[in-house]
Amino acid sequence: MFHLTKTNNRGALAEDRSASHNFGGNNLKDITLPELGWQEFFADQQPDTEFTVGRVILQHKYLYRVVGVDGEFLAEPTGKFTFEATAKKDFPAVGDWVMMTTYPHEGKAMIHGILERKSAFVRQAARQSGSLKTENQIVASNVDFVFIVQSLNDDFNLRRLERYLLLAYESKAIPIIILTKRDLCEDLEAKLQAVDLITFESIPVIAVDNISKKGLEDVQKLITTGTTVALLGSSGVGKSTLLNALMGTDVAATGGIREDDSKGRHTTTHRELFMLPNGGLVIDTPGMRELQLTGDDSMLDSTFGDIEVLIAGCRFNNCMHGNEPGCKINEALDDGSLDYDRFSSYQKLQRELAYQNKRQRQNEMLQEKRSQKRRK
Ligand SMILES: Nc1nc2c(ncn2[C@@H]2O[C@H](COP(=O)(O)OP(=O)(O)O)[C@@H](O)[C@H]2O)c(=O)[nH]1
Ligand SMILES: [Mg+2]
Ligand SMILES: [Zn+2]
Repeated sequence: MFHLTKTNNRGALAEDRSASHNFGGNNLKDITLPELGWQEFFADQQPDTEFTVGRVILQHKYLYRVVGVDGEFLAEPTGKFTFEATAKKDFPAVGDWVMMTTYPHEGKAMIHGILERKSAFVRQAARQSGSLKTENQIVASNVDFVFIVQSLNDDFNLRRLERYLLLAYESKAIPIIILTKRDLCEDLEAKLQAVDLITFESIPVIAVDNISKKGLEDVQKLITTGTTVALLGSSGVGKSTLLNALMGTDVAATGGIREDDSKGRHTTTHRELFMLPNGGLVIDTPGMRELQLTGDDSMLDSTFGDIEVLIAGCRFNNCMHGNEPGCKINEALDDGSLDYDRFSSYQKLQRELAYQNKRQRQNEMLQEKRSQKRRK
């Protein structure tokens, strides 16, 4: 049986040494697949039993840290795998379940394949010089909940929140809104109401103060054993501080520490999956600007405010922007002042929110029915 000790890590990347400690201080020998986030969705794919399955917890350029029931491995894709991969997204990403052959004595493994992803955050990678192609890359996968983190002071912005919600829906993870720095906010109630207005109250919202840890318990409750959460939000909103608070120890660099980046932005530079002391898995990510999430930059840089203004100008209150006369959306699409893709994005977000709203109502109905039965 493979035991995780310092000697096992020797020969691994030096800067990476801390990774093993970060995994919730868990004795990896006793870890189970469900604790790592294994779900029916993955079991249903019936991975070849000649392989060991494991979860990618850290990604370097070529090497990966993977944890399975036999402990932690420094893993590398096989030559065949690399040869057959045609795009960046074919390579493993943090959160992926992979099939490996393991060499327990060396703490090493070879990756043969990736199980189908349940959810994925896609980043449009920088365009290679001399190439017209931009390539999508997976930043985090198999995430159950995405915590959209926004601060209650400077960063609070409803339009930005809408764009993050869209990202969440595109990823297939379930969004939850975390508002940080409530200690620096004097109109909490008004802000909470404003958020509920744009989400139709269909998305849970938690306000926290990461410093005094007020509200942290509510966050913790959501990250049950085996649940994977990704933290998403602009730089400086307190994602890493939140992670540290949840971990009960400083695993991530925070605030003002300029790790790299010539432009002077302080960032979380790599992605890593952490296991919380009470179970539950969290992936910290760099800010959205750094990530350039989604394939469409024009959407990220603008807001939907102009679309809402146009809609308000449509002749009919219930305009569906089809063939109705006096439709400002159609006029703008026709004269090119409104980009069709952006309008599609806007519609998609509205549909998603409406769907969530309906689902929430159904849940509430169900709960009501149950409690009525109980009262009888
Ligand atoms: N007052 C206050 N400051 C916070 C809170 N959360 C984070 N900060 C500070 O905000 C700064 C940026 O936090 P950081 O976690 O690095 O943000 P990240 O870029 O989203 O990871 C740091 O100086 C933190 O101490 C909070 O709830 N209240
Ligand atoms: Mg950070
Ligand atoms: Zn219209």
